[in-house]
Amino acid sequence: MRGGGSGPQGAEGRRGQKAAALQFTPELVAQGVGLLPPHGQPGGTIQASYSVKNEGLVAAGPFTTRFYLSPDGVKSAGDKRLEGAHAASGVAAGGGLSAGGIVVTVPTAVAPGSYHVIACVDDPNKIAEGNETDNCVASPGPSILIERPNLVVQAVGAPGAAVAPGGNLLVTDTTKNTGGIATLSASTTRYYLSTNQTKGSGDKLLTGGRTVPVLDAGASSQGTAGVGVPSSTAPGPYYLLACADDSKGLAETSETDNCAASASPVQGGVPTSSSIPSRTRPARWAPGGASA
Ligand SMILES: [Ca+2]
Ligand SMILES: [Ca+2]
Ligand SMILES: [Ca+2]
Ligand SMILES: [Ca+2]
Repeated sequence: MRGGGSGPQGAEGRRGQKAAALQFTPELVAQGVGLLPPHGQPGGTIQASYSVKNEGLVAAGPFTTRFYLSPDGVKSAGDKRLEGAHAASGVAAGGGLSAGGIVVTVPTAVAPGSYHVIACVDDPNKIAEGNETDNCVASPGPSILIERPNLVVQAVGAPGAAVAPGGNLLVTDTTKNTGGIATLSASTTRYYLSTNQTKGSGDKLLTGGRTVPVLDAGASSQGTAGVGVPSSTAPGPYYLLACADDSKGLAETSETDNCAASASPVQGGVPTSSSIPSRTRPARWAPGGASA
C-alpha cells in the first residue's frame, strides 16, 4: 500500500510546489477583448477594449497590453500587431481591470478580410508570472472586417468649346466612393487630355485639379474645376479624362479604375487668340492666359 501511495503523494507534492510558486508571483490572465467599430481599414484607427484578472496572491505592477489581428484567432507569428497599446498601472492581488476606448491603428500592411482580435497582457513580458501562457485572449468570432475605399469617376463633362493651348477651361466630374468604408482623407481629382478614352503615359496633364472631400461608403462628390491647358498641346481631337485620387494619397480596393473619359472628344491645339489675326478668331476660343 505504501508503494501504491507514493505516486499520488508525488503528484500532490508537485501540485503543492506549483501552488507555492503561484502564491509569490502575480498571475495575469486575459479575460476578454473587443474592437469598435467592427470594420476598419489599413491606416485607420479603431478602439480596443479588454479585461484581465490577477489570480496571483501578489499585486502586479505596471504592464503593457497589446493587440493583434489574427485570421484564425490563434496567436501566431504572422498576426499583425495593431499600433498603439494600453499602459496598465497594475492590478491588485485577486483583482481585475477592464479598459476601453484604447485607440489603435491598423497597420498599412494588413490585407482586407475578416479578423479575430487578440489582446495580450504584459505582452513584452516584464512581469514574472506563475503562468506565461494564459496572457492572450482572442475574440470568440471574427470581430473586425478590414476593407478599403474605392474611388471611381462616374461622369466627366466635356467642355463645349475648343481647348486652346495656354488657355483655361472648366471641367465637371462626379467622383464616387464605391468601397465599403469611408476614405481616410480628402483626395485630388486631376484631368488629362488624351487621344483615346484610356489613360496612357502620353496624355497631357491639365494644371490644377479638384479637391474631393472625405467620402463615406457609397457617397459621391460632383464639382467643377478650372484647369489650364499646356501650351505644347498639339492640334487634334482629345478626350477629357478625369482621374480620382490622381496624387495617389489613398490605398483603394482598385487603383486601376480611377479614370473616366468624356463621351465625345473636343477639338484641341487651336492656336491662342494672340497668335492669329483677330478677324479670323472663332468666338469659342478660350482666353490665352495672361491676356484674359
Ligand atoms: Ca499569466
Ligand atoms: Ca509575464
Ligand atoms: Ca479606385
Ligand atoms: Ca489611390
